[in-house]
Amino acid sequence: MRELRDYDVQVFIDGRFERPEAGDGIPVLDKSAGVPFGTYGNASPAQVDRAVAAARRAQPGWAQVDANTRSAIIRRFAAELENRRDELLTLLIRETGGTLEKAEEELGQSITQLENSATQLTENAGSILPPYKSGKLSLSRAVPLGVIGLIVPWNYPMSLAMRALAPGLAYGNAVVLKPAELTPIAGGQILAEAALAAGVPAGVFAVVPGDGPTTGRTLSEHPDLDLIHFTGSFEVGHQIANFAARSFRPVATELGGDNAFVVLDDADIDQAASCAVWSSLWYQGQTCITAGRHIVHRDVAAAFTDAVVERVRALRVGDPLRDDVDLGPIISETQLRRFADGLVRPSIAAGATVAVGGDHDGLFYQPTVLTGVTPDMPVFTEEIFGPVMPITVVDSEAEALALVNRHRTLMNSVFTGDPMRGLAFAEQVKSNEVHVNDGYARHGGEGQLAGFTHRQWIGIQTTPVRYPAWAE
Ligand code: TXE
Repeated sequence: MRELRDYDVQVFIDGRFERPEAGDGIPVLDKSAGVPFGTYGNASPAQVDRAVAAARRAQPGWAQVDANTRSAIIRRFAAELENRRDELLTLLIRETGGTLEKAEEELGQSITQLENSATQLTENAGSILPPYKSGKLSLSRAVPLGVIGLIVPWNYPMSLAMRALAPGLAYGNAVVLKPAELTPIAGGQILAEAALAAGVPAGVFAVVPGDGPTTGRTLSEHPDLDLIHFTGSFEVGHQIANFAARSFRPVATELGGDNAFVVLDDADIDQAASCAVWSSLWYQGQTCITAGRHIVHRDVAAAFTDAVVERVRALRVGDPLRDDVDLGPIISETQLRRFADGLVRPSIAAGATVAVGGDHDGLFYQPTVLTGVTPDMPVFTEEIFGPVMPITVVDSEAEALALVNRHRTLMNSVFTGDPMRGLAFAEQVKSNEVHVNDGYARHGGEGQLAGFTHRQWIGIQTTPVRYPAWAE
């Protein structure tokens, strides 16, 4: 991998880079070394406004570009990222504190999302509807929404942006992106550079780096957006959804979840323990689908805990640019304090026991297993977003299910020796995603059409109609 250059994150509006107007020169830290390797600034409200105005002007022309040309531009966008692979992997490791494996996953997903979207946009984007009326041809077609505001967090800065950016652009929308303050290089500057080099027309894509309360809020409340797409905390998502509801604007939010990992009394304990460690500690537990609450049947609780502790004890924490490291640093002091002081410490005070871990050296937090966790403790009631595995013992499957459903979850696991039992359990979990004998799922780049277009019904009367006499 290459040595990293210093990056200068700028505001990207109407196809040109410009200086941020609301404060510049804010350091972007290498999360392991704690030293700056770039700077960014805050786009001012006036710059956000100009970015949206330029997007509004450019969008109709972009939507008119023929499908093959648009597809070729999106493919070149992917190639621009691919051409910078070595540099971008180092950048992702430095900027997010994830391992090489995590950086490869993120870059790979970003490229795949672009390629899939480039393919899908040349495929059928409509359908013929049933003949609702004789002599009339009815069809539906996908129409771009218009201008999309996109606000992204720091954990997967590039691929979470791409999840909306790739299909959004592919289907003829314009996108104004605000990356997270902690990751404005991979999540903003690089994407602007790649889009420009790929030939995305001026105005169709803008990047407005900056903080949440000013730049983010200005974008999310901008009156001229057709959709606001947000991934991040529940609190901010709630504010954005509230504002969108008051102004009748469509909103797409992906927030956190207090996910559950259930081990029933007939589970294969080795499998369950390996999966639990992976699902809980991948990227230091900082993903929205990380396994949080481990709900384990009493008959297997000791064996499961021993198997997990043994695995966790062997993990190596350090700078992920080194080969002998499994877990990198926590993204920031604020995040570390939030779970270490706000959730772990009060849970220990309330009676939880540290089976392994619990210490940290700067941002390097030792992966931690807590036992004796009861459902009223903060590590159970809140999303942890850190490398902590709380274990709660239950006496029955029904008790496990009730505890799973007590919280809002995004992704859950259930381990059992009987897949049909797992299926029956999964069917009763109130969540979009449940895995039987598997965990943390890596989604490929799907680049969905849904969400970035709306369906338009067109009816073509093919035979003359007799209207009521009073109308003729
Ligand atoms: O998120 P924020 P944070 C969860 C996780 C984590 C917590 C806090 O629980 O511990 O959120 O993380 C922008 N108007 N997730 O503080 O603040 C902000 O600049 C408009 C889950 O980093 O929500 C950034 O670009 N925008 C999540 C983005 O919102 C605002 C991944 C997310 O920041 C804003 C990350 C405002 N008022 C955290 N305030 C997941 N689902 O993967 C902030 N922002």
